[in-house]
Amino acid sequence: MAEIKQVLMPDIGDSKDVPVIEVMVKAGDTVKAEQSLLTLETDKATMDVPAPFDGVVKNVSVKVGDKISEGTLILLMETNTTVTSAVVSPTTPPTSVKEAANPPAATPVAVPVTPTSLPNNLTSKAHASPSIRHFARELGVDLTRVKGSGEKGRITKNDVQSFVKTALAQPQGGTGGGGLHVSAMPVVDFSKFGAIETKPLSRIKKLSGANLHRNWVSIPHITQHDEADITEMEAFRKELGEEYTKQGIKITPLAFLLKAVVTAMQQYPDFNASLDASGENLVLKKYFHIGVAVDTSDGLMVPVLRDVDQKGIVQLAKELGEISTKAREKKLPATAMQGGCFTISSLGGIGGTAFTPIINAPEVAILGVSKASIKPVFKESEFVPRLMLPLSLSYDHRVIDGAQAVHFTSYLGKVLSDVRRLVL
Ligand code: CAO
Repeated sequence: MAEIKQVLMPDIGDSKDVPVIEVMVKAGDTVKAEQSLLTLETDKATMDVPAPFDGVVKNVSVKVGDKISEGTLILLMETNTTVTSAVVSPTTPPTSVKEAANPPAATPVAVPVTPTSLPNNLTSKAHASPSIRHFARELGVDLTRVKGSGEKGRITKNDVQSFVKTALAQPQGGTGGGGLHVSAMPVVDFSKFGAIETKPLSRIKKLSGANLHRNWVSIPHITQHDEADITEMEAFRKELGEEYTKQGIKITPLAFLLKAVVTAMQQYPDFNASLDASGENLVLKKYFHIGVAVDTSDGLMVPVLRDVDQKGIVQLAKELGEISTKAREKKLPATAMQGGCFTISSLGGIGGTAFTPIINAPEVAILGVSKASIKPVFKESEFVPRLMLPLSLSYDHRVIDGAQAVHFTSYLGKVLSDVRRLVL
């Protein structure tokens, strides 16, 4: 026969007015004996209050934030007397936190609580109640990797569920970045050390930041550094400059680099490729669209110049001027940043001697260019001053070997040092 029973707060030692920090059940829930009903938190421990028997919750009398003591009515449960008689131990009548919904025939029942220690420093084990630990164990979640959103950083059921959802949403498979186990970044209150100001990241930085992070952690990068002798190229560029400045076209070293990179990609086609979704095949492209990193006030954008193989230096310089202006004026459509095969990131107009650019996936390589400078180069038994251009080629080591990378930069150097080769 069904009977309504009261579930009361049992004796928890000296503790009185213990805050409820989580309520795991609601009216209508079917619960099993030992299933956690509430979590409480004293100064020393968090503890779960388990159900004393199987039944259906009729009414929950406590809520998060309530302070309860021994004898407080927790909830009413409808139970089958034949099942519960063995586990029920009646105690004193309830002292309800909030007036319970009329329980005339209810039999009071006190339940044992299961405590767990609170962490006493930041590095100790995760701060979670036994039921949450049990829940996490069932899902195979390592609680030390879950950030608690509850009071004092306590981990809630929601936190565990969100953690699992995020983990499942990570891309899997050959080109994905799933399965990385890294510890969380420390959360630091910088204001403890001095004055601070918080500035939100721009939309572009947020978007590109997520992609950069994924590419950085999921692609095995190597960066090959090299130098190209551009002494003659610069002399030629300056000659052209005098002619074309009148037409409003600025010819920078980048126009030559675009053309030279394409020549090297034609020589070494693996640089014009992407891994397919399985990670087992290389998709070789027969077109040559090159992305150029443009520094804008809102962050980095990478517009793509199409069919670079079919265009001359002057045309490329003109298009470069147009796309970088449009990028800085935020007038580029999303399509202008799609379809790239390879990226050039030039910091040469600013400075530096070398850097390690991050590959713009699904491309497999990116060329970083730093500032050219005059260096003494030993030629035909004497040192001669030559204009040397630093090159930094980052490549995906799953696709490109080190030797191939050096062949690529050497070839690039050869073409840049004698730009007549660009027309071969
Ligand atoms: N060595 C020496 N001088 C160089 C050079 C190099 N490698 N590259 C360019 N220069 C010179 C140019 O000739 C030009 O000189 P003058 O004004 O005397 O003619 C000057 O530097 C400025 O060039 P520029 O930057 O206007 O033009 P660009 O074609 O070299 O570059 C663009 C265009 C859009 C790529 C560039 O403006 C830019 O945004 N670069 C930053 C890219 C970036 O942030 N990459 C980092 C990605 S990782 O965070």
